[in-house]
Amino acid sequence: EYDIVRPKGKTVSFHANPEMEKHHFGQTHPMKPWRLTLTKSLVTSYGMTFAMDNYTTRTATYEELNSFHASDYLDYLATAPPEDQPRDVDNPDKEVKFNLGGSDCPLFHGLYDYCSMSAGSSLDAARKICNQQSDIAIAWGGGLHHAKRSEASGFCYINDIVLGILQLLRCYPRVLYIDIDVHHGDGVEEAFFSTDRVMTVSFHKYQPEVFFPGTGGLDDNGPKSEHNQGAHHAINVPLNDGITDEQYGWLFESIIGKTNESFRPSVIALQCGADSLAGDRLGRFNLQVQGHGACVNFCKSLGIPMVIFGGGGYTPRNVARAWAYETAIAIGCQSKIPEVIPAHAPWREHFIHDTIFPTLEQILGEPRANRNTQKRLQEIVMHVHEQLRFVGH
Ligand code: TV7
Ligand code: CA
Ligand code: ZN
Repeated sequence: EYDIVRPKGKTVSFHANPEMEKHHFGQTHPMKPWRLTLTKSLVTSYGMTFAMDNYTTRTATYEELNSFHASDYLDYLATAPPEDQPRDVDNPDKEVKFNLGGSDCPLFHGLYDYCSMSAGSSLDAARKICNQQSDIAIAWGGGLHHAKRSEASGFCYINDIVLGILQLLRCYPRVLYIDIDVHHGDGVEEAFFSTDRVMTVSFHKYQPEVFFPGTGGLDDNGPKSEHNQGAHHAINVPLNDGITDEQYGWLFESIIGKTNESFRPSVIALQCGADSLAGDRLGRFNLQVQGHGACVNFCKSLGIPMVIFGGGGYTPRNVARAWAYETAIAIGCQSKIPEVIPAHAPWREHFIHDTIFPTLEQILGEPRANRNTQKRLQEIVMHVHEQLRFVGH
């Protein structure tokens, strides 16, 4: 019966909580949770909700957050007074210890709720994949890859990806984590550094001392000791400013294709940070919606169940275009959506003079000078293929 409803198609589920989008990091802070509202509004306006299972996600419980994060950190996160309240005289050094309250990770109103909603949607998505009720589960409110066990970092407080992968590991032997955010996925890499059940692959701008977080060099491949199971199970693809769709697509397919053959993952966790797009407020690359989306399409073509997370993305109209386009790829309707924004879309003013799914000649933002030579990219692929000789199941 279900085959009649979904002929040959993949089951896609979409996990979101509209309450999450109401939180504010602060006026000038680059992270704007309402980019999720913009994304959802486009997805709805294109009629995509009819082709997916849609869930309003619950908030993750303390116990769930505690499966990765330390109790003293969570306790402080739950009770820390917001910035505009009197400072906590009993705990003068906790903010420093947990990296909370600086400009990157401010203590805003409703912070703990925001974090548990993000984690809740990622956990729900991972569980749908575990139960085999979805082939692709999407959680755009997740993807906060920098958070550590006892420390906030780079706009991230709770590492919903680590929580999601821990859930996947209960039902699947091997998880391939792929991270196309312009920043290094350091928190996820660190969490699974010593296991061979999770392979992490991050593509990012790499320029230590200048670009956050400064880790993720080509030679960072996991523990150096061969006795450690995690050896060779971290892959890093350090890039320079201005990489193009064509170069990125070639790199992505050479690296992920080969990783898939060697590691043979049972499930993929894909972080789709949209700050790798051209014209991003913090990013440095020249990727277009098509090039970013091609990564999602390639992963889908491997025919392995997949959880898709959001992540960075600081030019909200571009984030919404990319994530709506990638939702269409998951469903398999990307060629059927018209190029203009539906007239009835709320927020349409954000895209005025702009077609949403760009015609091929449309460019997001001013292109940057491309500092990636073909020779260097070939060296990177060679290095990765050498690492993969040590990986096999
Ligand atoms: C996943 N870059 C997160 C990416 C996290 C990047 C950083 C800012 C930034 C913060 C602001 C702000 C900013 C214009 C940009 C060393 C510092 C330099 C703060 C000014 N404007 C993700 C984190 C990165 C906050 N942090 O991967 C409030 O840029 O480089 C740094 C650290 C110290 C703190 N200062 C920046 O995409 C979600 N922060 C304006 C207002
Ligand atoms: Ca990355
Ligand atoms: Zn980022």
